[in-house]
Amino acid sequence: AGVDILKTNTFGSLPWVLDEYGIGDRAQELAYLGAKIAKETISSLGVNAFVGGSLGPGTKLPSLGHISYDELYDGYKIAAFGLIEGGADLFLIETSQDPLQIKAALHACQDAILEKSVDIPISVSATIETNGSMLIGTEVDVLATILEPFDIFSIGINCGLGPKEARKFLLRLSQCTSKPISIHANAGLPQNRGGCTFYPMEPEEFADLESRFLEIDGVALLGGCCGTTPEHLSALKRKVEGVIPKKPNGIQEPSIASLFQSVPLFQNPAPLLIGERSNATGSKAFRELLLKEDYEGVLFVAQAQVKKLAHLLDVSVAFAGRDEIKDMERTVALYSQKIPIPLMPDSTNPDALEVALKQIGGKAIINSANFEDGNEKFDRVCALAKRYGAAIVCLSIDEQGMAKSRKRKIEIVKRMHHRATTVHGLSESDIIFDVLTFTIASGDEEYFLAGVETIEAIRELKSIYPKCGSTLGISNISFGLDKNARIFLNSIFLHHCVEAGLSSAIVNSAHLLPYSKIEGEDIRICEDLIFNRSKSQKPLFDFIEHFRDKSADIASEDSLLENLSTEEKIELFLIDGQKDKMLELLEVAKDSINPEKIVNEILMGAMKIVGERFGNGDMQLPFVLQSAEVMKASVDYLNRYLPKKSKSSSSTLVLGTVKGDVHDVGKNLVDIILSNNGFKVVNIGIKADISDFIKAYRENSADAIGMSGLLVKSTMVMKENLEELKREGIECPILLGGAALNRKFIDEHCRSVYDGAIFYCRDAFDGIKAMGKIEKNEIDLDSLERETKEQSSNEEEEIEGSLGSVIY
Ligand code: THG
Repeated sequence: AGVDILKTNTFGSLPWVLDEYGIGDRAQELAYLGAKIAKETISSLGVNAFVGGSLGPGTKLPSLGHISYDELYDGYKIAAFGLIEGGADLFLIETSQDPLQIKAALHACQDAILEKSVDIPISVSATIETNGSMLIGTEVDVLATILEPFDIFSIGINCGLGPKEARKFLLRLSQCTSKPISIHANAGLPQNRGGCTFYPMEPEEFADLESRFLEIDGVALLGGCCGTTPEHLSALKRKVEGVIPKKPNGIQEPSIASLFQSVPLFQNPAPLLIGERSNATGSKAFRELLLKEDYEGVLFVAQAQVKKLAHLLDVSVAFAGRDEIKDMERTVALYSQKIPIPLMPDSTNPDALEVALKQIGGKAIINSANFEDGNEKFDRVCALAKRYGAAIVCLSIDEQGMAKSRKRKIEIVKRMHHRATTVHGLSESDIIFDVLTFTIASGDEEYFLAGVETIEAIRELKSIYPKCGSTLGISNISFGLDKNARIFLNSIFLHHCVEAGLSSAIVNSAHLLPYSKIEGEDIRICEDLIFNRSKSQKPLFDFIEHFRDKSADIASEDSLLENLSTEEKIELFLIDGQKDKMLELLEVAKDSINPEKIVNEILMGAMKIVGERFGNGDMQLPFVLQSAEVMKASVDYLNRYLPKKSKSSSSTLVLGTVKGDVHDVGKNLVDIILSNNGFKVVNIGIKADISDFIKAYRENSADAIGMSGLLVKSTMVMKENLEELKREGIECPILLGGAALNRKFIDEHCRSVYDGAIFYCRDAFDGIKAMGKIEKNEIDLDSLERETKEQSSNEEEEIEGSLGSVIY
C-alpha cells in the first residue's frame, strides 16, 4: 500500500497480558519475532519503510490500582528489548488508556534505548472514547500538559473513533501541543453485525477524511487502526502524496495536571493555591487519621480542600516512627485516583518522592530540592523531575542553612536556576522557587525583618527570572501565634507577597480572608508587624493585643450544607463519593425518612445522575466507582432497617463476564446495584465458561443468569452459550449486557436459539427492572418479544461508545 511505517503485531506482547494464556515468559521472544517479521517483509518487498514497534496498553489500568508502575515498567522493558533486537525503528506506545501507563512504558523504552545504545524515537498515542476522554478520564489537552516535558517524537490519538469523530479532538490537540501529531483512526465506529465486528467506512471516504487532517497544524503522521485495510491505506497514500504537513503551532501554557484537569501555574488572579492540610507534621487532624490508617479520613482531608478551592494539594506524610515510603505510596495512590486536582508530593527523602511519582498519572510538582547536602541530593531530586515530567520547588537552603537575607536568598536561587536548567535541562516554567520565611512572631529580634526580606526577595526573583514560578509556605510567617490571629496575619502577608510577584502559595485556603474583606485597622496592625514599622517588639505586642478577642469570619465546612434538605445532602454525598459523611447522615436520616425511600428513590436517583454524568463525559470512571462504593456502604448500613419483604429478595442472579473476555468494570457495578436492590448476586468473575455459569446456576438454585462482555466477539459467545443452555435443558430467564451488544443482535440472533426469556439490559437499571419482573413472575414471552421488536426498530446497530454502555 505504500506506507512509510509498518506496525508490528506486538500490541499485546507484554508479560501480564500473555500470562492470561500461560505464555507470559515469551513476551520478549514474541516482541522480537514481531519486529523481525516486519523488517523482513519490508526487505523482501524491496520497499523503503520503517518498522514501528507497537506497544499496547495491556489489560490493566495502573490509575485504578489494577497493576503497579513497577510491574508495567518491567514488562514494557522486556517487550522493548525484544523490539530493539528485532530491528524496530520506532517505538509506538499506542491505544493508551491511562497516562500513568504511558509514563511507565516511556521510561521502559527510554531505558531500553540507553542500555542497548540505540537511537530510536518514541511516539505516544492515546485512545479517546466517544465521550472525549481516555478510558481513565483524561482529555487530550490534559494529556498534552502531562506529556509536554517528555522528549517524544509525536503525540496523537488512535482507535476508539473514526476520522469523523476524531477531528474535533485533533483540532484541540493541535492548539495545545508543540509536538508533531499522529492519527490512526478506525474505519468508522464499529457495528455489531451478527456477532461480528463490522467497520462501515469504505477506503475512499476514510482517505478523504483523514487526508484533510493535514490541514491541521502539526498533524504529520496518518494511518489506520481497526477495520482499515491495505485498500484504505493506499487510497490515503494517493491522496496525501506530496503534501507537506504543517508545523506544530500549539501553545502549552505552563501548567500542571491531575488525570482529570490541567491547572495553569500562573493563575489570574494570582496566586495558585496549594492546599497545606494533608501534612502529618503540620496538621494534627491529618496525622491522627494517618496513624489510625483511616484512609477514608485521609481522603476527606483532601476533598475538603478541593471544596475550599485549592488548585492543588501538598502531600507530606513524614512522621517519626512511621514508614514514610509506605504512607506516601498509599496516600498518593488514593489521592491521584480520587482527587480531581493535581498533587505536590512533599518530602526531603528522594525515595519517598519517587514512590509518589510512580502513583501519579498527571503532571505533579515535586516539593522540594535544596543545597543543604550539596549538589548531589539536589541533583537527585532534579533528575526525578526530569524523568517523571514534573515541575519542581527549589528551596533557598544551602550548605550553610536556610537563607535569611534577601541577598542570600537570591544567591541560592541563582545557583539553583543554573544547575536545574543547564545540568538537568529543566524548563524554566517548571521551576518554582521558594525563598522561605521564618516566623515573625518569635519575639527574636533577628527575625523582625523575616517577612520583609521574603517579600523583597520575591520581587527580585520575579524580575530576574520572570518565567520561573515562586511559592511560599504562608503559614510559616505566623507560627507561634493564636490560631485566629494567624488568619489575619497570613492573609495580609499573602496579599503583599502576591503583589511582589508570588505565583503560588501553600495555604489553608479555608483560613484565608480576602484583603478587601479585612478592616483598615486590622490591616494596619498586621502591616506594622510585617514591615516592622516601629523597629521594636511593639508591633508584635500590639498585634497580639489587638487580635486577642477577634475572630475571623470563616465560613465553616457545614455552613455550605446548611441550606440543603436531608434528601439533597444524601444525593450530594453519593455523587461526591463521601462515605463517612453519608453514614453519619444516614444514622439520623433513617428516622425521619423511610429507609426504603432512601434506598429506592434518593440513592438510586443519585446513582442515576452519576450514570448520566459518566455517559456524557462529565464524570470520570474513578469517581463513578467511588460513588458506587458509597452506595454499597449506605445500603449495607440501611439494610437492617428495611422492612422484611424488601430486605432480601429470594431472587438470585448468577452474573459473569463471558469466556474470552476480561472486562468487568461494568459487570461489577451491575453486581453492586442489583445487590443494593435486594437481589442476591453470585458473581462468578471474568472469562467464565458456560459450564461455570451452569454450575453456579444449579448450586445456588438461581432464578436467572446474567452474561456480560465488552467485546463484539463476546456477543457471539453469548449466543453460543444460549445454545449450550438449551442443550442442557435450561430455560431460566437470561439477562444480557455489554458495550457491543444491542437489541437487534438479541432479536435476530439470540431469541431463536433459546426457549426462555431474554432481557436486553442496556444498563444496570434495566437489570433491576428485569429482576423485578422475574421475581414477580411477570414474564410473558410474547409481550417481551413484541416490546423489544418495537423498540429495536428505532435502534441503530452502532455500538454505543465503548465503556459507557457497559456500565449503564
Ligand atoms: N515551603 C515548601 N513546602 C512546605 C513549607 C514551606 N511544606 C510544609 C509547610 N511549609 C507548609 N505546610 C504547612 C502546614 C501546616 C502549617 C503550616 C505549614 C500550620 N499548621 C498549624 C500549626 O502547626 O500550628 C496547625 C496545626 C494543626 O492543625 O494541627 O501552620 O514553607 N515548599
